[in-house]
Amino acid sequence: MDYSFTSPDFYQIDDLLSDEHKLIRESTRQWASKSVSPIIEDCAQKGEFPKHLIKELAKVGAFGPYIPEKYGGAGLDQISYGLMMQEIERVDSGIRSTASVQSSLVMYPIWKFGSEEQKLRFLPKLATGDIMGCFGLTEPDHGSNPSGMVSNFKSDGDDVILNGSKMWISNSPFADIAVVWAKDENKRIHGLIVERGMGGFTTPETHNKWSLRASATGELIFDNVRVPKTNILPGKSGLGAPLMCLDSARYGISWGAIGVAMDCYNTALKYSLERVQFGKPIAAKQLQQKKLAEMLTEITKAQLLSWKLGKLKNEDKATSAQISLAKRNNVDMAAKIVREARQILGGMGITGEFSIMRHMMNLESVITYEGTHDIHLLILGNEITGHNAF
Ligand code: TGC
Ligand code: FAD
Repeated sequence: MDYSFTSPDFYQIDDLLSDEHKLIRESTRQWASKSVSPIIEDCAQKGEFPKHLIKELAKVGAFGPYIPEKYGGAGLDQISYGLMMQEIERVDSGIRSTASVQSSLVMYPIWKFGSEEQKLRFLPKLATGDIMGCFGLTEPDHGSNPSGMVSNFKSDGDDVILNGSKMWISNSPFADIAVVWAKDENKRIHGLIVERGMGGFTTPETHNKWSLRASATGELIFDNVRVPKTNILPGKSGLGAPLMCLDSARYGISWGAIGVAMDCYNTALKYSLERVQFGKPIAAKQLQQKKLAEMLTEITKAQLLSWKLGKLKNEDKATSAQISLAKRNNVDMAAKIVREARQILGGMGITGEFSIMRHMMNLESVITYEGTHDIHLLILGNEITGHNAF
């Protein structure tokens, strides 16, 4: 089977990519098409995360692509990371979630804020998938407003005692470690590495999701968990630390959403050319052409947006508000395209024969996690006006 890249590239955006970028995109695409596409619908229908993909994700370099090689990463640039997220999410947002949580929410904070000992202890094993991590920021009563978190720890000799809970945590049911954000006795937020097996630490799974069904989601419960002080990330405290991690993951999601949109566009275009009604392919009808033309327009705009954002990130110049704009725009763009594509396929669009309905349900999470659509609008509003409307 030929898995080569067939996506829309209406503005020759490939000219902006290096040979290395194209190679990385191609190898990720081939892997996702060969190893994920054939099984993903079944996993989603059953509500199961395909754990055997962990080692394969590591092999294609999807865990910490931009983390330095010294710590087990691939030392790639931000556009390479984005293209990988695009190609994985083209197949399923849940599998992209697994990769982006491991890279941007677990490896990134350990790399940026960890001690050298923590980096050497955890990063190489996270890169190879020998251990998996999760990221605990959201709490039952504090989602969009994480600064109100109540999870807390108190000093006790060489350890701290951690109490509280987190919910909606991707990968928590099987994670070996959790990067957890909690307040110290002075109400200052810190990141702690909590390890499976520490007494009082449990990770119950959240069942019956209609979205991201092939990704495992759960809680993190801390009941007087004794965590060594050596597991606290020393490099940065305050809400800015987890928000920096979110910036990295949100950037990756801006690319991932393009992958979903491309897959839906390709499926809808092919179907409309083959499906004959009233004696002609439906692609010959103006209303269907309008949908396809608008899809291509929006995908092209999103591609340019994420590419330029990647350039800015490579130069360490991307601002949080720029990242919010791209995450918000591209996920919304993909959500609109997926709905139009579903309509082009008529009744067939609701079946598991095609990826469209699964993508549609997945995007209901993607538009909410990593900052909701409205929160990103408020971040932009704040940037433009200087007035915080949260
Ligand atoms: P605010 O007062 O604005 O800021 C607090 C401190 O943080 C600094 N800061 C940032 N630093 C780095 N990067 C950023 N993006 C930053 N944004 C703000 C800020 O300068 C300040 O520093 P300092 O030194 O003055 O203390 O904070 P706020 O409480 O008003 O909240 C701001 C708001 C609403 C934007 C923020 O809370 C937010 O983004 N809320 C959304 C929460 C969210 O996105 N949660 C995501 C959870 S993780 C997840 O969903 C993973 S899903 C992954 C997957 O499966 O793929
Ligand atoms: P709320 O904050 O209660 O928001 C509800 C509604 O109110 C939203 O529409 C929101 O936009 C709106 N709203 C909130 N505040 C304002 C305001 N000031 N003005 C106007 N409107 C407002 N979190 C993690 O920490 N780690 C993870 O790995 C993780 N994975 C996730 C996986 C899935 C499948 C899902 C669904 C969520 C995950 N999350 C994770 C949590 C996610 O980040 C939160 O769901 C998200 O931040 C929103 O929080 P909330 O669900 O509590 O909604």
